[in-house]
Amino acid sequence: MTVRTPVGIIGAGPAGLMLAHLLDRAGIESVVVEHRSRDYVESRVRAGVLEHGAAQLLRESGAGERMDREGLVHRGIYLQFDGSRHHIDFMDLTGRTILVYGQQEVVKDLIAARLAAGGSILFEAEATEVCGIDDGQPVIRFRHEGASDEVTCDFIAACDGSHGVGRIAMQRSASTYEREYPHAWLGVLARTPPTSEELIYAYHERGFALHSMRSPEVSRLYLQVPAGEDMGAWPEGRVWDELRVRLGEPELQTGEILDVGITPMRSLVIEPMQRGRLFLAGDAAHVVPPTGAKGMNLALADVRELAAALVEWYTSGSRPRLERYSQECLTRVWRAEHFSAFMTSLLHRDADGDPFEHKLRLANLTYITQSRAAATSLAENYTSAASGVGE
Ligand code: RFL
Ligand code: PHB
Repeated sequence: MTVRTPVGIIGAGPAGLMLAHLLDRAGIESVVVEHRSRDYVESRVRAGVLEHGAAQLLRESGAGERMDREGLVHRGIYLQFDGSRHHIDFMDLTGRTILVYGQQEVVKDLIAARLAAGGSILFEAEATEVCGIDDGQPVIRFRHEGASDEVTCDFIAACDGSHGVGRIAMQRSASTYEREYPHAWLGVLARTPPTSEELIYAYHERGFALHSMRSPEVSRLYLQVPAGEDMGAWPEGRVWDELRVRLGEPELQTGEILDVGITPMRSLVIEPMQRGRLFLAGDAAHVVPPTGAKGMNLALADVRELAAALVEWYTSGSRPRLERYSQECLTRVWRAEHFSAFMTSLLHRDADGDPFEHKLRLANLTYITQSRAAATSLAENYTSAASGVGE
């Protein structure tokens, strides 16, 4: 089978789905090829924080109705260290709030929008190769139900995450900047009411912990664990005990665990993010450690730019915006890379417990909570008040 479409999109994560949605709204057809099943992508538990600009993009594109009904508006976060908790008030410092709304809900809303618009998504179709990106006839080869098929298109958008085929095609001609961390996050989604109305980022001598949420009944909780840690080392009782201690929340109630897993942490950027008629977006082009809550927001910001550039091409035949795509994205990407690496080193305990680093970290945390300028810098970065989408 050969499918012909203007824009071939690999991946039905936030990046691929939002790109298809934005193109559709501009009257440009696309085909989305997704390796996994619909059920799998709709239940994959991941990010939870939408910046103002990302929320605005969903809203303006007509896919934000449920987000506005069910998302939780937060005006700041808590930083906790040395036994005390400090509120960083984003609203006061930047005039911005953030929205807590699960990535899987964003994915569900975008799939529903695509299907309602009569578009299709080829689920359980694994892209195996992209070709023709330099000579004008791009092709995505994929396997579906045991057969080999292809999508021929004008442009390929690789929105296929950090282990996709888009990056492989790009890597031959691009530079990769990468950092591995000695930490990982153990994440738990549990049916227990959040004990705090806002997120708590806790730096504790036993390691970092994060208290987040999905609804008034469901909490999302994370613990720093060593890179390569086995889930077997974390029976349920240990997870809850450790969360109570690190978060300073002795009242945290256990609840049915809906999802649990360990996620490695790394930073990565592919530069440039485009080659010929191939464009990378989202995690395919860059990965951040989750501490800054930036991954999904960057993915949405990339495709906002890519969609605008493609619309310009299809409506006026003008190419400059497409040519500037990578350059346009990378300034924002590197800002987020810096912030995510900064938050990670600020809040994670070193594997060897270096006492000097520990004291420096406490000094920096104290500074952020005592200086309005330092707190504003954190708030600006967290909310992307200076560089986000939807300005
Ligand atoms: P995705 O979501 O990984 O989607 C890529 C899609 O491509 C498919 N795919 C293929 N399809 C066809 N053929 C192939 N060969 C394919 N290879 C892959 C995959 O099945 C998948 O459906 O990438 P996208 O769209 O770029 O979105 C990026 C985000 O998912 C990611 O950055 C965030 O989840 C990161 N992240 C967070 N981001 C935030 O903005 N705020 C947060 O609070 C936040 N918290 C997190 C996070 C990520 C976490 N984990 C699990 C890594 C918390 C965690 C724990
Ligand atoms: C989440 O709610 O999953 C979440 C929140 C903040 C982060 C990372 C993940 O920094």
